[in-house]
Amino acid sequence: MTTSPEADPTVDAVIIGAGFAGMYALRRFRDELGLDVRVFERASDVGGTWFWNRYPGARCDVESMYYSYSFSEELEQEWDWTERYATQPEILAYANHVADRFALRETITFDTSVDSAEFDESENTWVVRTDTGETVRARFLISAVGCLSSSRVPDIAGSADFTGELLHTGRWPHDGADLAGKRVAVIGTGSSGVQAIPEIARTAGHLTVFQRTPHFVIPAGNRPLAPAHVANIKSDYQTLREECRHSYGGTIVELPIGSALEFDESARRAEMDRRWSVGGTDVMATFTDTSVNLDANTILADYAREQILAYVDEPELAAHLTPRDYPIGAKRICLGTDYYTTFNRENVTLVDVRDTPITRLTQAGIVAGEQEYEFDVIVFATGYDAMTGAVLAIDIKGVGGESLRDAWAAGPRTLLGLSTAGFPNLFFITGPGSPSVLVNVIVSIEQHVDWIHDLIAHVARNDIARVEAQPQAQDDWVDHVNERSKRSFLTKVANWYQGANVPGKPRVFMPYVGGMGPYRQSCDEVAAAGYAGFTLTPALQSAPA
Ligand code: N01
Repeated sequence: MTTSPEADPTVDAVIIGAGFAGMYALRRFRDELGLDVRVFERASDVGGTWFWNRYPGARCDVESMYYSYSFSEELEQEWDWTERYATQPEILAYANHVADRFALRETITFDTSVDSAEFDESENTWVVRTDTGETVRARFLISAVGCLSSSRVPDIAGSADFTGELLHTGRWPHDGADLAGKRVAVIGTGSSGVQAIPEIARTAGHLTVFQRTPHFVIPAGNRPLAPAHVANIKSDYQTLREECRHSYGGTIVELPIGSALEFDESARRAEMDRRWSVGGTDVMATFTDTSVNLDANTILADYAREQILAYVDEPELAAHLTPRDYPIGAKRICLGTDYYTTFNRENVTLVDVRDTPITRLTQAGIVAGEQEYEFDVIVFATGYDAMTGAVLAIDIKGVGGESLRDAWAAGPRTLLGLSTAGFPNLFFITGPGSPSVLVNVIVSIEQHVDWIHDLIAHVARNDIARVEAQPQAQDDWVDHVNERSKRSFLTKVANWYQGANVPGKPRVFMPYVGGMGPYRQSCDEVAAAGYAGFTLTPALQSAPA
């Protein structure tokens, strides 16, 4: 293995990952800043999470007209989305189109994972090593590894004993899975499970759903996009994109009618009925105070619970499917199509494992409580080691050889989610401490890449060799992130935002709840103040004696 600066090829930037973040970073850094860039991607093609998540029913729950890049007017005008919420194949086709259109693939090394990255202080470069044995030095290291890319199968005893097929929604086989007529189990009822369950029920011989916590599922209201609607948006795309950039969630939502507490029951119900029938996340935006006031929250939660009772034929089954012990929105809201009514099918069974957890897998299937259930296929829809799993899978060592795993042992600490003290010239796209998973992630990605792009341009103009977050500024940002999250219901229940789904993971609320627009303003202020909170060391000063 080579380690000397003379022997290793040196580039301006290494980007890890060729999902939507890595692709856009490549486009801006290579084509606009003229940097010499290498991109390493473990998959065999572009798309990131959309490359892997090929499970039946996979689609995005941000409206497709806004879940797309805004950086190129030509791109947004030429691409036609066909449905309100795009399917995984359509999103992947879009990613491929972007890769072709901007000739991205020629700079991406596929089927290659970054194993380690070590900061060489004497050269102010990152020494990046891959699983194919390559070593590359880079001035800047950009983590574009994604927030929901490290899929997680829970440690269940006996998993190796099962003789049938084990699948995870986030690692679905590329040539599909043959579920026709088979006895299939799905473990997990989060966003992935909610989308997969109705589709699997249509083909499986029998589907058994293992549910630990019921989620609130709002009807997606998916539909083909009317050409007139698309034309309308495209005629004013720039204004709408700008609105997204400065909004709370990075997308266009119908405005709330006001506080849930200021309307009488019939006015509230009329509005909830209307929004429920249209479907989509606008339901969550019906009132201004659903996410901050428990009484207001209960009004919407009760309404959603009533709907479940109406969808499900058997009241006892409906009771099991109904969330009762946390506020609506405290676990990520799911958008579903035919979710609850799927449980009325004769070939679908719900097993509520809240009080009788899954204890082991056997040769034949799953044991929960006293009972063994037999299957041909078990589908884990059990989620991800979110936000930190993929980046901490890489052995990253910063100043003084400190490992990122140690630095974040008590939870991730960043300045603006972009950078962490002690790891110069390393930037995270949609890192912990930024809005990331709480907003339209493409808007988040573009904002981060644009900000890093401007910083690199500034660095080049001023002959700066090293950029790093100051510990005090980082502490202040972490305090601010924590302070904001305290007020949110998202911290009141076990969820993956706090790492609660991974045994041993520190319970720290990771994303920033302050919203896309205000967050963007914070980043802009830091840049306008000459990158306040970052230490920028000129090349001469940092040169070895
Ligand atoms: O994962 P999850 P996901 N025994 O962690 C259950 C995004 N996404 O892949 O709630 C039994 O939400 C677990 O139960 P509990 C989106 O941001 C977006 O569904 O911990 N059950 C839960 O039900 C989303 O939030 C889209 O009690 C076990 C489920 O597995 C994020 O990805 C689509 C268990 C995991 O749910 C993750 O969603 C898909 C066990 N031992 C994903 N272990 C769209 O855009 C775990 N569970 C639409």
